[in-house]
Amino acid sequence: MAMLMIEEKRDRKTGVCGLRRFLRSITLAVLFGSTVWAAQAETGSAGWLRYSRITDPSALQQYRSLPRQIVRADTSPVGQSASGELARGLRSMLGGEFRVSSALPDGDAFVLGTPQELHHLLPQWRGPDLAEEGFAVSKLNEHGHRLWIVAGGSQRGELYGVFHLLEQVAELHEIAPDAESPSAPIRWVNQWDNFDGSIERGYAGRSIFFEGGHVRGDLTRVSEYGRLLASVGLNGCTVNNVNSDLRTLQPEMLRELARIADALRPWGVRMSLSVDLSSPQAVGHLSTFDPLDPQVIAWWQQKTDEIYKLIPDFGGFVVKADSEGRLGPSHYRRNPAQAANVLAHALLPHHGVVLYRGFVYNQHLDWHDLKADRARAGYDNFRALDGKFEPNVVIQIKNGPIDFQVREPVSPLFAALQHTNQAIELQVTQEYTGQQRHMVFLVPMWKTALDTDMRAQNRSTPVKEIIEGKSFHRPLGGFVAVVNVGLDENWLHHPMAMANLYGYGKLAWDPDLTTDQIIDGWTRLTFGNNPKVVSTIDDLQRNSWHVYEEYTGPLGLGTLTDIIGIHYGPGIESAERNGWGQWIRADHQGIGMDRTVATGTGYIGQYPPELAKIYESLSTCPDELLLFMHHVPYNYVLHSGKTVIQHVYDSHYDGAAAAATYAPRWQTLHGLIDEERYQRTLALFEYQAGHAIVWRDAVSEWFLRMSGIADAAGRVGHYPDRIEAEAMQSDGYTPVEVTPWETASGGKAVTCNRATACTLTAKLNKPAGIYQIAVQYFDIHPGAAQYEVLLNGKGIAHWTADNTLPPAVADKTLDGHTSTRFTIPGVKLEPGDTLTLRGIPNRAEPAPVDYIEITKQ
Ligand code: GCV
Repeated sequence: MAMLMIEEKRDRKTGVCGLRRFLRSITLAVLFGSTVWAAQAETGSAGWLRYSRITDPSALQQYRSLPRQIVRADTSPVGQSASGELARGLRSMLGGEFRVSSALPDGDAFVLGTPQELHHLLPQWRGPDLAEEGFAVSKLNEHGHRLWIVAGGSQRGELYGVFHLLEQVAELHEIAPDAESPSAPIRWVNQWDNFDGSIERGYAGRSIFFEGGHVRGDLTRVSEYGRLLASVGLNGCTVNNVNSDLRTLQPEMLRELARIADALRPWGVRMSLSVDLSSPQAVGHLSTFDPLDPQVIAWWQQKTDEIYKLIPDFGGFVVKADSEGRLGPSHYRRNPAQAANVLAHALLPHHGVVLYRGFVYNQHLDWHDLKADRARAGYDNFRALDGKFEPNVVIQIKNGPIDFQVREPVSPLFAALQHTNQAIELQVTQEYTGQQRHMVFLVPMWKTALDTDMRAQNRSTPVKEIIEGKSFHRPLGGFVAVVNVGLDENWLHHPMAMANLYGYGKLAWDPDLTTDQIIDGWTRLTFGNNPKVVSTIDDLQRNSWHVYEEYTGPLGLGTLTDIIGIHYGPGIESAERNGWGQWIRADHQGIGMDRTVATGTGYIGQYPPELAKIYESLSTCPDELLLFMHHVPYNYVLHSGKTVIQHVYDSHYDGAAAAATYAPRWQTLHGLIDEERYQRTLALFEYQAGHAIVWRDAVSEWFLRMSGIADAAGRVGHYPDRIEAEAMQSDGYTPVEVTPWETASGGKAVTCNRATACTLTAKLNKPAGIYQIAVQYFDIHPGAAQYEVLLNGKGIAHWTADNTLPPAVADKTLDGHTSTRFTIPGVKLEPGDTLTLRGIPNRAEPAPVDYIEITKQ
């Protein structure tokens, strides 16, 4: 008999059990005598800036002697943010009052300012030389008073110094004299927000900037976002989609956009805009947008001047051109340098920059042509233009040559451009890496890219050094990340995903930080300093990229997702036989893209010779990039000693098994962190465990069919604990074919196509014992079907399929995106028990079922 009754109604937006959440907020409101407390519950909206009260007496002791007075030497908006933030953070963490004044008190104080302002207040102060955005924290004894000086090379530097100091306190470190400066001047985020309020590849709700074709009236979230960005040293935000709306540069829209810049300004974050190169024609009504046409040149100059009148600290333009249907200079047989330089000239007098994206490629490649290769495009389009760009143009290059796959080599363009500013483009929004429904901590992936030694100029040149630009005598360079926060209370939906935004900022500031330093800092700030909490969360995050790679696309195959759709669940064949060029070139004999110089596309030859040599030879090419670089038979033996095909099977089983440990490991923290984020994360980990199995089975089954080679461990294709829905006794359910076939067990599911409930029944013949029952069903977007599981006629669980999946574009299909698992643990079974699944359709959701799996616990 069943030991438990599970009742869940998952919240569409949060993934948290709605009933439990409701009860909890009532309990808190009653306990604290008002509803205010419930409103202040841990939604995650503070991100890592929680400043939670330090209660440990010994930890508090070390901060007892800190001054309670904060002197603000400057009154700029950024300076005010700095002093206000310091007071807010210290008050919250240490309790008591912290006052801000503009004059030196007769007592101990923090003093904030730029060197000039500080000298004015404290003529005897001698600070270090500071980089423009750098800071120094130092102590000074003045007439028997202790002064903590936070000096910034600019007001922005001062703000960064304050955030640094607050982070030290939140992590319980001693506040010691210190000085830091950022690695590179460009430390931006891109948001792919549309004016209608949607976000391209955004997985956390609607835009914080736009709604209904306009800038939102209430920009509170925008200024909160600016604060989060500044806290990790980020200094620029491009607020609209790189697939830019043609209205962007219209005068009325610019006036609206200026309000966003106003909201970001107090945090030292400069707003920038994505612009379409056809704007002179689309907005300016010129007959052409040829970048070399004098009228077009004049139009850009006048438009840029108009922008700076409205937004004096405007950051500049981001340009996506000649890519994925966007118009560009090729329309007039001009090249990217000619186009970028026109914009650069217009921006130069205002200190603005052009970020011209290196993501230029042809999406109509001929897949029959074995020499065609999308990965070559960046180099082929930009290499010859090296040195031809103005000094305020930066080429924004995605970390890999394709498109944010779970594993790619670094783009060869980084080494090819020797005399051109560069920024690496990373992706915080997890487009190909689980869309913030899977935990995937991306810092290790980014570090792999940044640390790759390209051996440009026959010397050590890690990517991080190339993009910083200093050793190449380039004036600009740095980092851009596509972030796509949304209106979801916690910005990125999955509480763990915020580590990626934090980690991105930290790496942009200092790419030499280790993964461990970054994750440990984030965990402490986000969940507190309890050692068990810290070590558990650090461990969970640290390996999560590798785990995701294992159960999606290992050996450099790319993510193996549905690449012509929403890029979420498995969709292996979608890579092949189309113009998008993400081919894996699989046939019955072998797999992988031959990108060698000797027999393939020649892509490997785009790397500097030392690196090219490593990739060209099968004996030195690293296993994790093997199928990106080479085509090999399935029984090719890897350096690890396994065959390719066995590695594919094993890694999928290992990865799914590792994902299954997340929820139980998380459960060991129950009671040690707030209930709200605990439950939200638990629900997501349980979901991830189920979806990792969908991935595992889809990819393994597909490879089994394609290669015809059995899994040596006998797992793939053999599921003795599974009962296919179509094999159960049905009342009302009818079988349907699922496409692609590998995303349903046996390629089939069942749906209930009547208004009332349908049932599936099976007689079980399991030896007596405790079992886990998993129901694999499809949670499609329209409707909220209900399911009930009965054992010998008695209900043991029911739930509503009101999905927590990413907001897919009307995903109504049964496939690898919607396949979902509900698990009932601890069920006591006897031989001869009867199991029934009742599905109650709702609107367009026909309560689809794939299979039931009953495993011994
Ligand atoms: C904004 C990929 C994404 C697109 C994105 C594009 C880009 O193709 O799927 O959504 O467009 O990259 O980076 O421009």
